[in-house]
Amino acid sequence: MKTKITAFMISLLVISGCSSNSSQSVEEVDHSNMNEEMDHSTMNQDEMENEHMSHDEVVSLNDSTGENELKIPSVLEHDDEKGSVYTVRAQKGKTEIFDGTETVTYGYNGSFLGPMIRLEKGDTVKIKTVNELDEETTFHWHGLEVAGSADGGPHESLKPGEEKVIEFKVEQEASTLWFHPHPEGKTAEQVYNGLAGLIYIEDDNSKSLGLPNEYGKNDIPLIFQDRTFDDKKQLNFSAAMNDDGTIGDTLLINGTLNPKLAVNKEKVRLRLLNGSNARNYTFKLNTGDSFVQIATDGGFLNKPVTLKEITLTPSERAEIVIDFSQLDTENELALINEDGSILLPFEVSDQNGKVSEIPGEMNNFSITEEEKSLPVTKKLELFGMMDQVTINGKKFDPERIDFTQQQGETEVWEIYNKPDEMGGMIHPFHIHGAQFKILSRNGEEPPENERGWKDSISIHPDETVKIAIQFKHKGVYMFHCHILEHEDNGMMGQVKVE
Ligand SMILES: [Cu+2]
Repeated sequence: MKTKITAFMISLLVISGCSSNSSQSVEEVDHSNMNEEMDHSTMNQDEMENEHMSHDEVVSLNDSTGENELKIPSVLEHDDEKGSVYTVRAQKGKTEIFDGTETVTYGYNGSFLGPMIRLEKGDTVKIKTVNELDEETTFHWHGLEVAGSADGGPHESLKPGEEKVIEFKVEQEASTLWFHPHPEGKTAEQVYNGLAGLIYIEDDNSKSLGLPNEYGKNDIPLIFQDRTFDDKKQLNFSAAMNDDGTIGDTLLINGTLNPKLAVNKEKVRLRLLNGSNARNYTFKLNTGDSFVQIATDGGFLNKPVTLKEITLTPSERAEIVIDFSQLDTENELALINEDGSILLPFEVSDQNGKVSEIPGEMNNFSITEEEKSLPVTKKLELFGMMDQVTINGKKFDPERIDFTQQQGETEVWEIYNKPDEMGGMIHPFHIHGAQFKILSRNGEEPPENERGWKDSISIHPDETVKIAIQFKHKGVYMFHCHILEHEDNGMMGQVKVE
């Protein structure tokens, strides 16, 4: 690439401290065991500063050299004729990520990552999940509105050799979801080793909008994951592991090292998934040109939103469209990160592609006056760092139900990211089993490109967000920080929907 933007370092100060809580009239976890779990007064200043030392800077990603064609996940074939029964196997294998070297990896129905599962709204789907690993795992369907028993949280653990069939009806709208393991305390390592796959939901709307929809050609999934490889080119999680989120200098997109994407001269839809354990990305084009966002985590935006950059924290998705129709082979366009590192160079062919227009109206998402006027009925406070992370002063306890909510009833949750005097860090907050609406960020309307269905939301230090959430099904669902090491360290709670 000729164009190279000067890198600047992003500093992320990670801070700890103590919290105090006033009593609230809303449902809130009691803080009686806060002191034994959260009291940092025993940690002296030197210890605190030492812990911060390694987190002041986030290592930059190496530029993609563009020497490898981007891999596109295969589409999962169904087992039956009708096309609604699938099998997903968690497996261990070896993958040639680096030429001539085999890296030990995990994958679904293969050695690394997983296939894409394409579902249709209205389908009744059966998925047989099989654990072929030599450790326990679960199959969690991130963003899918299913009963708690099918959601694959830590309670649905499968031992090695065990299998489980789940059945559900797809009732939510077209969106890009994903699946990954969720075993208690082991999620970060299993995702890091390669367990992640995509789910596309299609519906009448998505098929009638005329958006680019040729999978792998002008409708491209992009799973962004940063990794650290040891000197034998292995993924050594325990060596790379960081309690505040494992970060690597090597970017893999769909498991491809140094990827490039060949495109025709046409509009191309990119389905971005931040599948990293902890890294945030701010995606831009190297030319500074704008692109268009068409979808959030859980569905289309009402109108396309023109952006020059978009930030995705772990587990967030966005669909964007880049217009290559006026470009030619001379153009050196690339997707870059905020600090200028090259994530994905594009290679524009001299072939004209499909002519497509992005419709001005794509969806009918709305927040009703009633939803805006609902009182806050659940308050959550995210706090801490490293292995001291908590929600409402507590760490995850599989035996404890933190909240209850009625099936089909909309409630407003208020979530606060409490910093201490030294700052704080972004926590990407995710709730299982539902898509929610962002009502406000610090009392203000959310930005245009967040006015759509979400299941994960970035919450900045000292920020308060309000969301309206309704669960369509019953069961016990997790809510947690999607920095996977924070989740494993107990930054997670449970809501029981009855
Ligand atoms: Cu966190």
